[in-house]
Amino acid sequence: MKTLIRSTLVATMVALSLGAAGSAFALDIKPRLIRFGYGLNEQSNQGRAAKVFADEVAKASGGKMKLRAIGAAALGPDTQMQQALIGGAQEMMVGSTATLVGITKEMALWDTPFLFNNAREADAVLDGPIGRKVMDKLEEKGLVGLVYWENGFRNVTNNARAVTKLEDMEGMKLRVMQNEVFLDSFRTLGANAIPLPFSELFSALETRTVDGQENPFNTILSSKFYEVQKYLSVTNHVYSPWIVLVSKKWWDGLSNDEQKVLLDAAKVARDFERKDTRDEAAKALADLKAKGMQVNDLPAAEAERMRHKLDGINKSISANVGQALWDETQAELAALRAK
Ligand code: KDG
Repeated sequence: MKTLIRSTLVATMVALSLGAAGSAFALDIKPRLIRFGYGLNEQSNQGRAAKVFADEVAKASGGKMKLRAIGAAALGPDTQMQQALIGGAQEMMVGSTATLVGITKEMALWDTPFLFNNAREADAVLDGPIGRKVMDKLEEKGLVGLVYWENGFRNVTNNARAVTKLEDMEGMKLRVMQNEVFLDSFRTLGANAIPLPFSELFSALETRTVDGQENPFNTILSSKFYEVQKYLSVTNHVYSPWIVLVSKKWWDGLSNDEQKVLLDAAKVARDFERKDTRDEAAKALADLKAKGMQVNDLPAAEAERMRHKLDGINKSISANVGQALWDETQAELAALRAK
């Protein structure tokens, strides 16, 4: 009798642990572990949103899915994590769309100088059909894009001089993200553009390997660039999104319910991240001034000169991403601006 009870118990445990395909969650004893890599530190806007994302996943899955947020490029720079996702060695990450251009050329659309005038336009295009269309191009390369988060409008810092006019960029050794559009854009503006991974940026600034860099206020603050940079010139020369990515190899093995948990949690974290980033950015300028940075606004007329100087970049971007996508984006922006 005892044997019968024991074997029935074992059979029940095995059946429960296997779960039915497509069921909410396979009733495994241990939670499904997800490594979620990111490049900034835990105290940054990116790190805070990663924690919200992890909490949301645990809550929505009843503890059956555990997302481990691993920051400060501990799993490598964006490009290395992207390859790890494609190979299935890592499950998820959040990083720059700019570092994805080598994998999916359409991501270069988001590197277009002065593309968005404000966050309203950025949210509308990124969360709308055009943002989705660009994301869908990732799948054939082994990546799944869930949502866009906000890195923000980028501004120039350096140790040589305040950038008050186009000519001030001349000859400046400026670190840029590893991306042809950023390289071409800043070379066109006269800078000596030097591509480096984010994880090497602080030491490059500290050792004067480069004069300057460009990033949103939030990153300048959270990465303590104010310790090694004197001038901050508010140029708002491009809006940078981050993108939450999943390994397609891994994603395709999830149940529909598990996929829904991740997508819904990523959206909750996105909405938190955008508000948190904007709230922090609104205060960051005062904080950076208080920490000793010399801040100046690039005059509108000089921004206009930069835009015109970069017209040729737009032509190469439209050729790269496809004229139809470029035209659709311009039309969407014109419609938003007419409202
Ligand atoms: O992992 C760091 C990336 O998120 C990157 O986007 C940060 O803007 C960045 C930069 O300048 O590399």
